[in-house]
Amino acid sequence: MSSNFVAGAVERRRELSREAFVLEFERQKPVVVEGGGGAALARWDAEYLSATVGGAELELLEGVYSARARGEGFANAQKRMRTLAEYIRALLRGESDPGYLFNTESGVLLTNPAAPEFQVGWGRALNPGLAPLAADFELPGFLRPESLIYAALILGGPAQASPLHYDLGGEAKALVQLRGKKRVLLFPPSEAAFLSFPSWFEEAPAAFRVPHASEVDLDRPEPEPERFPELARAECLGTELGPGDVLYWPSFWAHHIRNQDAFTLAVSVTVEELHTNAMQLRETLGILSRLFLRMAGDPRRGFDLTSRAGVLAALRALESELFSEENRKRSSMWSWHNSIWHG
Ligand SMILES: O=C(O)CCC(=O)C(=O)O
Ligand SMILES: [Fe+2]
Repeated sequence: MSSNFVAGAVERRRELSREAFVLEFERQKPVVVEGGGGAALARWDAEYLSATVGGAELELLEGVYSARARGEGFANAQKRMRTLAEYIRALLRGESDPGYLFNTESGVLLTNPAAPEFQVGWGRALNPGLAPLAADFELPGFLRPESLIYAALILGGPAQASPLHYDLGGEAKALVQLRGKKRVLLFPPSEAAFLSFPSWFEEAPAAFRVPHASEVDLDRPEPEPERFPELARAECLGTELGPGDVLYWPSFWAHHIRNQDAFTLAVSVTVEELHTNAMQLRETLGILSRLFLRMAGDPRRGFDLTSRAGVLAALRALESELFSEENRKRSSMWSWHNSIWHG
């Protein structure tokens, strides 16, 4: 895994109160808090999981979350149903591509019944086969329980890594490491311009090419400098997680995470932290549309807005404008609004 971009280490704390979290980290920067995991840390090994929830049905993606799969252009991507006990056996046998228990709704073990608004998408329902695990799991103490959207198991071996991506629902994460180690790179939103995320406005995106998963493969020691020349400008924070570590990162921090061990288990806790409402979205729509109309109407740019291809090209231009040298460091709505409205 390339570490050329690591400008510093994620801060580590032995303990972190809710107050200190809000003051120093929430919506600002990642932190690792030690001593988490509670009863799950004590209990959840291969045997215990197989015995208590081994019958849980999982939907796993094979041929996607590994360097080899990427090299093959995802030619062998397929969904596979397996029980958790079968999957654990495959991992421990060292099967070459057993899939990754990650990014599947079937890994959800906890949702938030007290928050009807979060009950969409993966927040809607847990996998009933995993429900007994909820009793062993406690939320990290620095989070507000009301902000929980869902918690999901992430389990894999050293062949599995989650490629560089950001979590696109505006949610923040706490990753509770329970078994094995993970190596993590975290890039702040200001670096997104250098990370080669596919556009939202491609004509016909290829399979597994999505706007929130970067094209670069950070598992390579030198990630293709000719193809991704901007990548050398990116800076990130790095850390290694071991059992009991809880890693928090704010919304829209891109992450690349590689498992180190045969049985690497974590719980990914998704939390709401970017509140919004129809007025804020209306304001954003207004600001972006104004910028769009200004750019699209500029005859020097020559967009043909009568064709779908022309509209997509104009939208792609708008998208890159958001990451201009000037814009990419902005983090205040006030500054965005005024620079576009009055700019
Ligand atoms: O642990 C991993 O491999 C990926 C975790 C992740 O991307 C997430 O929880 O959002
Ligand atoms: Fe993620």
